[in-house]
Amino acid sequence: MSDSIGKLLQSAVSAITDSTDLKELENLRVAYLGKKGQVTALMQQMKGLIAEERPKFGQQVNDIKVEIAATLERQKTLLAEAGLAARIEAERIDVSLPGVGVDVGALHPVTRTIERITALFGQLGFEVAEGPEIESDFYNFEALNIPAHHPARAMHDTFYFGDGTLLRTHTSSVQIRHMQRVGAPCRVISPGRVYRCDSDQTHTPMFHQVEGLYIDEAVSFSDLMGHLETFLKLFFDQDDVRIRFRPSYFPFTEPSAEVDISIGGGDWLEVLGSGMVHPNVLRAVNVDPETHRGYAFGLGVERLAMLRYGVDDLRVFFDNDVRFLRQFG
Ligand code: 2NM
Repeated sequence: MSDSIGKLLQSAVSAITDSTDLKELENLRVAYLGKKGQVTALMQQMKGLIAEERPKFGQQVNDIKVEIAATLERQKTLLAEAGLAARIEAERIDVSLPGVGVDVGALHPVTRTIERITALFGQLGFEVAEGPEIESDFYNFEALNIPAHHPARAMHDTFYFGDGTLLRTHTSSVQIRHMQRVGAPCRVISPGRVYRCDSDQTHTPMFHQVEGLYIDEAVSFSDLMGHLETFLKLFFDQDDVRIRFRPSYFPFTEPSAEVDISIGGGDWLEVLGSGMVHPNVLRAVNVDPETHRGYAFGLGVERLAMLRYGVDDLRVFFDNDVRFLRQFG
């Protein structure tokens, strides 16, 4: 083989085997075997040779052309395999890794309790009303027959803003607004936040209440007793619930009674306050106490939630420790 042919083969083979990607390889194919490539150019040198030398020269050029083509083909296969191997390596997933979980949210036990209470009273025909948490003296006290020097109005019970407004201490204020708006008859419950200046194991400065009100021409104390008994049995989801009405006093009801329950023969526990709406309250909202009467009640949501879920410290409802909250999925 002539020197120049041998050198060309050598340089071609080493360039091809050094190439690292398919594009570079294609450029090399064009550079050696293309129409204007180096091997093609050698072929054209044949014309200048004497007749006896042509066959040998032609044979040698053809041999290296075949060899270069074969080298290109091998390198192409090699690069394709390396590319695939690299891709597999890059895309490898470790199927033994733990999965990425999604935390599922849940309603707060206080929210769940409010929803349970409103659903049960909904079945008894009660609608839901809401109102402002910042109230006036009129809606929180005056209209509820709570006189000017009543202890409930004292600074140590009520949060005052100093401009005549205050944080409502009960949601009865919502019922006053409701009676003013729709008049009688009405059947309404008002769930919501209330505020009292009080804090210990059984009191937080903010808690939730549901108050109920039923006004019509002939609502009686026995309606109150029957409805509350039905509600409490459904709420605690068992028949073994005993209910006791104990005489009490509230400025906005007369007569008034506190309601105790005993579940499964357990101790008596106070769960709510109730009574027949005081005539002064009806007058304050322009309902005639001669033609209409009504019952009302108020209950603490956290207190009912504690009894239903067996929680003994009210404050855990407001710590928002997820380990506690998770138990109410
Ligand atoms: C209670 C106990 C007794 C009550 C009264 C009223 C209203 F607005 F009709 F006068 N709403 N809720 C009431 C009655 C609340 O809570 C212990």
